[in-house]
Amino acid sequence: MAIPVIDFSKLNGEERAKIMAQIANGCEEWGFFQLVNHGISEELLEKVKKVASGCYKLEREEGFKNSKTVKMLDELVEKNSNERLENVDWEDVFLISDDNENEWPSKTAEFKETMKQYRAELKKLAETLMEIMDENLGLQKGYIKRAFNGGEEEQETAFFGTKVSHYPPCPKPEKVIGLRAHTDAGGVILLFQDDKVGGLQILKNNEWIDVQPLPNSIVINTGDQIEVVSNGRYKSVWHRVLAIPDGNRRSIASFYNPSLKATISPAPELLEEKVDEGKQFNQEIVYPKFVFGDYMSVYVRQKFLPKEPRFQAVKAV
Ligand SMILES: O=C(O)CCC(=O)C(=O)O
Ligand SMILES: [Fe+2]
Repeated sequence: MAIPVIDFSKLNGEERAKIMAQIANGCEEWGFFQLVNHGISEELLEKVKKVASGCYKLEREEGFKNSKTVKMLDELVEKNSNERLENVDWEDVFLISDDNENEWPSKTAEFKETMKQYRAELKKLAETLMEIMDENLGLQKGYIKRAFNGGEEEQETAFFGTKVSHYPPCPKPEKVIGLRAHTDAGGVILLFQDDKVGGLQILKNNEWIDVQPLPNSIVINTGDQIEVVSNGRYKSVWHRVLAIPDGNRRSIASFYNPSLKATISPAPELLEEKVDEGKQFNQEIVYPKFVFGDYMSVYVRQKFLPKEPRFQAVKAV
């Protein structure tokens, strides 16, 4: 089984309806799908790979090798213990955003300008995807973006972040995981994963299935806030990354999240009586209305736990 692969270049052609339906299906049935021919140039993507890998070698690898995680695994192996490492991830990761530009890696040639250009393109793609979701859900154009920007049309307060991750080769992949299973907190996530080194899996019908590497594709998934706005129609899906014995998985995840001040709730339009292609969706309100910053306070403590208690724990407004 493989997650859907969608040819995004056909969105504005004769096959628009078909592509829109494929994206609706990707959101409803999978929570994850891959875009090919998404309009981001191969040249830029090749540069992104180069600066991300170069940055790992030059600015990160040494730190990972001396990290607590590596030490803890060494100790387990030395003790010949049959335990696993819990509550840690075999991962090197840093976050870049407009807010921390002066802290971005600075020693790797062309890192900054390449990632700036990449982030600008991905942000546009995220906005296009949100409009597609608006249309597929029967919401007004711009609804999700407005909700994530605190209801403002012009002022952009939503958060667009990019996580640059590596999952270095792991000598004991049976003893530790690359990234523990979770659903993503925010809105739309756009992942540029390694061409060859897999490891990312999603939970579908109680089975973990691989997100197949497909060179230069962009993997899309939706987070908990899209689940709330869509009143459960687009569910955020559990995923994890396995540690791999050979190969250093590179993955660059960008996410369009609400502003911390934005109030998030199910879209009122989705609470009206409606039958869609024979499918009856839940019209009862099953999610609270809350401020996204309050949700994040709960999420940081409960990221790797079931998500439903998070919706119960967040302070409702
Ligand atoms: O690195 C990956 O492939 C997935 C990353 C991820 O799930 C996350 O950053 O939330
Ligand atoms: Fe994730």
